[in-house]
Amino acid sequence: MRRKLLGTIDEPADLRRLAPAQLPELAGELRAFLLESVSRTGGHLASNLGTVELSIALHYVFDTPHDRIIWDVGHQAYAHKILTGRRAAMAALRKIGGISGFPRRQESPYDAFGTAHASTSISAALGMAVGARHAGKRRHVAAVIGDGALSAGMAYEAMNNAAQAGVDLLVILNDNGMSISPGVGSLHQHLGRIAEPHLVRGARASLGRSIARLARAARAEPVRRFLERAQRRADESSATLFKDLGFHYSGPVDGHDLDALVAALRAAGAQHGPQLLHVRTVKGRGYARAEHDPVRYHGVGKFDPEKGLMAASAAPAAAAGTERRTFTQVFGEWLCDIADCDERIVAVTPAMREGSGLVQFAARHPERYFDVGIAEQHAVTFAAGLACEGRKPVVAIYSTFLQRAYDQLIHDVQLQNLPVMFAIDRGGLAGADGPTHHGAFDLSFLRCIPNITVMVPSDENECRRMLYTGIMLNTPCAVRYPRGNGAGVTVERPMQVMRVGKAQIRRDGRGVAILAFGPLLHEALAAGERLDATVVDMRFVKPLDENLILQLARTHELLVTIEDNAVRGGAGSAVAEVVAAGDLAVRMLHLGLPDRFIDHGEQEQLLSSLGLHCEGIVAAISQRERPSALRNAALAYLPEPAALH
Ligand SMILES: Cc1ncc(C[n+]2csc(CCOP(=O)(O)OP(=O)(O)O)c2C)c(N)n1
Repeated sequence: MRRKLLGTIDEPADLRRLAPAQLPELAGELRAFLLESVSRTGGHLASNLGTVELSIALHYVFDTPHDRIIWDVGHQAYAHKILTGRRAAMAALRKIGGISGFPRRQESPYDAFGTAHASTSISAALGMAVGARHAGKRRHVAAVIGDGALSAGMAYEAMNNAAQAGVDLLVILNDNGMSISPGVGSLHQHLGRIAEPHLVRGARASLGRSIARLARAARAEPVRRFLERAQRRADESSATLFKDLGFHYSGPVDGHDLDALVAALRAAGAQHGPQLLHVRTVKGRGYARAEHDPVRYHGVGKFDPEKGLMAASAAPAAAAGTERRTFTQVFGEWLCDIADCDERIVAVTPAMREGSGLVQFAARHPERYFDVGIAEQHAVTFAAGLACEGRKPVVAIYSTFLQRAYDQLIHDVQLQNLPVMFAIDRGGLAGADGPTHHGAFDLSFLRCIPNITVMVPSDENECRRMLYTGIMLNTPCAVRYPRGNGAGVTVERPMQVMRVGKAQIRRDGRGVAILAFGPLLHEALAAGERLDATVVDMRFVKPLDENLILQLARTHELLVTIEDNAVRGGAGSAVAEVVAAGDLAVRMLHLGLPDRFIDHGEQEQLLSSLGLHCEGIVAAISQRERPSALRNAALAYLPEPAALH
């Protein structure tokens, strides 16, 4: 691959030594590198192909890392990583020990702010701009935010605050018309109107370009100022939303035209006060398959760029029947089935149609499907409102993004005891996306709220039964399941209600009882075989099967709890509370996620590195049981101490 220019760029200072005319060539090399690199590692592709020129222009114009660039979500920051000394490190992107798929302050001084959850960039940038002023430092601060991320309330909270803060702040709106799925809502339409290739707008755009060119060429200061003012008026008249929020709007600029981008960034950087530069880009730019189908190419596994991604029908585990299905698929199928039986069922997603398994439901019941944009707080309260009118809302949401809507969960749903169901996907370790995406805390933060029923299926069939049980409850409930395949059990089509709060003994043993919450049951069962331990599928985190816990505490010497949630405050802590309340003295061991953020990597690798696999469980129990014997035992594995409590 040709890397004549890219090979010379080890930091942005190298980039700034290039002539403007060389930048398009660099962009070509960078795009080719990106495609090849992501096709080898997997990761976010389409968004990154769209920000190649913008990344180059930003580092060309601004004095990074002194000047700050904050990438919203940060899934589109690969070109930025490559230009800031991490070209070689891209080979280990998102792997254990490798670089993160998102900006991280610990990873590079060029990563001004850690991101991955959407819509934080303007707040962070404003904080930096105000903080720098307080510290007496002069620097440019730029937030790059996509039109999808701009759908979240937090972005407006920040903009609302920006004008009165009285600092220089640049917001770059990277508008490609897409979130992961196509953009939704009035804002999406507003942006579309601004960039509409309408006759009048077309004429204004070309006039605008001529004015900009003249302005650049004009030497006489008064002429220059007059022309700039004229251009500003033309721009502002079409973007009233941003103007009314106190921003000076400029654009739209072609985000793949390096000359235009560099000029626009220089102009915006020279202005005072809050600036919004509207940049139009094409998601997947330069790779026809991704341009054509940016939804599929948003996030990819390894693939051959010559052949593209496998056709959906050829993908493994996609079909029904006995093949292994993901929990997400089980949820999506169940939702369609239950919606066929009950017309009150409605589904709400905060911009995660594909990831949450809602594609089929959205096509089958468009009038009962609500993609509310990246707006988790709104999604939850909107669902509460739907429930007030007798609908049966199912909020399909990733565990990590539900964190955003915690007050809405408590204040709007649980306190009013409204029958909203939460289908919580990506509970536990999410894998390559890392600590920002692990669902490590949901059991802790859910179980302390009154009124909610919290279920953790250990396999696909239990998942379907729990979803059905939850929807029949008519009170708030959550079914929480992990990313990826279930255990491979057959999913029974007829729907059955489970007894709420009833656990199931899966293996009778002696001495040790392992109480498993969720899919780690299967590792617990394997460990139970090795140790002749009792193994229980706890099924419910709330309400707990208290009678069974007390009975096990009386008949066993050691109770071991295991969960893919933080040990602190998790399901195991709930078991300990029951034992304490029962005034029983039984030894306990809590296995789960340790009290630190878990890095990115393959799900399986991460779980075993934390001792949450059969060997780890056996080792942890043996260590607790017979500490001296352990020193001599030929145990292959010792979990890290942090996982044990
Ligand atoms: C709070 C939150 N909700 C959902 C997501 C999942 N997510 C990641 S990227 C993305 C789409 C972002 O769209 P946009 O900002 O327009 O960027 P693009 O991919 O189009 O470049 C979504 C919904 C997230 N990262 N954070």
